[in-house]
Amino acid sequence: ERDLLTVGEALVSLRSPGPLAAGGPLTMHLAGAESNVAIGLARLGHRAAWVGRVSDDELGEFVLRQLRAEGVDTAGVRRDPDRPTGLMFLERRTADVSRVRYHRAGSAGAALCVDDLRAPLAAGARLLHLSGITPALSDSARDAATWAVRTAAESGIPVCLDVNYRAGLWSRERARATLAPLAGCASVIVASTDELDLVAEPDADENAAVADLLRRGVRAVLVKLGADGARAHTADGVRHVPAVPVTAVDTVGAGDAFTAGYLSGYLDGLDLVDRLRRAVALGAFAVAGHGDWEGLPRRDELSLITGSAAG
Ligand code: KDG
Repeated sequence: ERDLLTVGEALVSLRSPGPLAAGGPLTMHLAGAESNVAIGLARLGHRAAWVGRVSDDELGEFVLRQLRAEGVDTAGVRRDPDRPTGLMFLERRTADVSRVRYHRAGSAGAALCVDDLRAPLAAGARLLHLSGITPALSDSARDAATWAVRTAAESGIPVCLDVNYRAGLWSRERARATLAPLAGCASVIVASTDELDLVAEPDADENAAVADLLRRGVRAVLVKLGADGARAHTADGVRHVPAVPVTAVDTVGAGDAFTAGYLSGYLDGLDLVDRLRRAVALGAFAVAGHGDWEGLPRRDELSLITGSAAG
């Protein structure tokens, strides 16, 4: 059986080492929150499948080749003959500040629909992962994400929902209207502190949001705190783990790495604190290297920056 099924849009990211307006070389990479999570799990030896739509051209082929090279199962992917792969430009504006610009409206990935997900979900998995990006892409993608979360929950497949709010895609009000009802079907919610009110009442603080989510059946609420580590709230209370101190060179993909680490720990049967330790360890690998996912560890590399704790 597959360990993880994740659903989303994979993008081609074009990275510029300086201001885009000044031109210069761009390098081509695979990006996308869900494909990052799938790669994070596959690198650790889990059987991860990614589903989404890709264009039926060179860029779609690039996305699939990258995923296959990382050992991600792409059997359920549909090639869309009419629509392009979404692009993301990432410019390094200063040493610390990067800026993202999307060219993804009308993309193949955004045309995701319920029919694309029926067979992949029927094939089963130990976990379903989704981010709040997918339902923001289009009406059909929102329906597909909602259908997948509800169907998985009804068939007893635990769902991990990473809020992943993207202000460039939708307003906080629209995000809340879609994500708050969905959150009640999830077993695990991943959020940063400023995203918690998107899955609860408007203006809810952390404790109020967590209380609401646990009451609605969520088993664990994971709050990412960046350089301060992470907190996990469950019915048994709250646990905190510090971050692994590393030199951060690129924070893009850190949240996806965190989620992959937590889910890997879950699949390995680790207890809550050890899952969190693996989550912050993967986050550390992500921020210590360039790229969304390129720096993520294989299992034998986990101890490289963490001692034995996360291994
Ligand atoms: O989490 C990293 C993502 O932001 C990136 O890979 C692109 O999925 C992406 C998005 O929509 O922002």
